[in-house]
Amino acid sequence: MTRLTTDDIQDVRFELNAYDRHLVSVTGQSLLGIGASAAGVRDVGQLRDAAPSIPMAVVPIRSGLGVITGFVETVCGILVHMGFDASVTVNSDVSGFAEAIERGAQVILAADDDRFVAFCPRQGKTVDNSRATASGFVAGLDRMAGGLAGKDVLVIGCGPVGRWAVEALLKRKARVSVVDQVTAKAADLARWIQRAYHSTIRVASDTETALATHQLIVEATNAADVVHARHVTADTRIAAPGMPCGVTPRARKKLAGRILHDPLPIGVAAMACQAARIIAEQPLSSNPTAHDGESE
Ligand code: 2YC
Repeated sequence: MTRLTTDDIQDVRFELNAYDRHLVSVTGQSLLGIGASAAGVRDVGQLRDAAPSIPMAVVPIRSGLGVITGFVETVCGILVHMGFDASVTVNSDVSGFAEAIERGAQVILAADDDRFVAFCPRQGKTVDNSRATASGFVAGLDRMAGGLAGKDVLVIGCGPVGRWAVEALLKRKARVSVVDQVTAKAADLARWIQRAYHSTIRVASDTETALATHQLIVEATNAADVVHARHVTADTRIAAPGMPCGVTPRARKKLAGRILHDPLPIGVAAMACQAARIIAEQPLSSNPTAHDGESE
């Protein structure tokens, strides 16, 4: 998993209105719409109406390599942009989680060096960023392609996001091929998919051949120069969750808007919509105001 840098995210929260307009021009949907589609929420209007009454907290985590300047503020900015009642806790780590619960947060988002997770404490559920990011970018590709059912889609990169992208694509009835610079990883994924979903996906022999025969692509590697201008045709559409972007600047110019890429927004939007769905579908715990061991 690639660790974001402050440079990757420093402008994101200030440019969300422009990014929303870009998403509408590329997919016909805003960040909320893509997040809702990723989470299987059909009524976006109902989600928009419910968002202001869903308190969310983003907790800084100092473990391991420590905080990334701007990370929790950017996550919070995306949630507020979508209409959720979100804020960053004053405290970090355990104190931050306690503060979030005591302030009544129904969703708590936090990331250490290994995982970025949204917690729904009252429902006892979690939403993982890798899976949400994959479903968000596949939802966007679906809109760019005018539907994925029966269409050939290539997933480049068999890490966490690539693996979950295969699941999201199979749910949308796409015909999936996977390729990884480590062929064994692609073969392992194909075996896992066969066992877990009784579905068959194809393992491409190498990226160059695979790119020559696919127009719908999910680029989920942590490399920079995977898709080049020579691979881009008028029918090419790319969802590129990988960080750094695996599509070269010349390829992105040639795609002229038929590409989705960002360091956080689509993944956070999908996490928030999935969490909102969990809350809507599972009633609150029996006594949500109870504070066990609270000092009298
Ligand atoms: O600021 C903080 O609270 C840090 N503990 C956040 C560390 C995030 C590390 N993970 C990443 O940079 C990204 C995730 C956003 C998704 C994959 N890698």
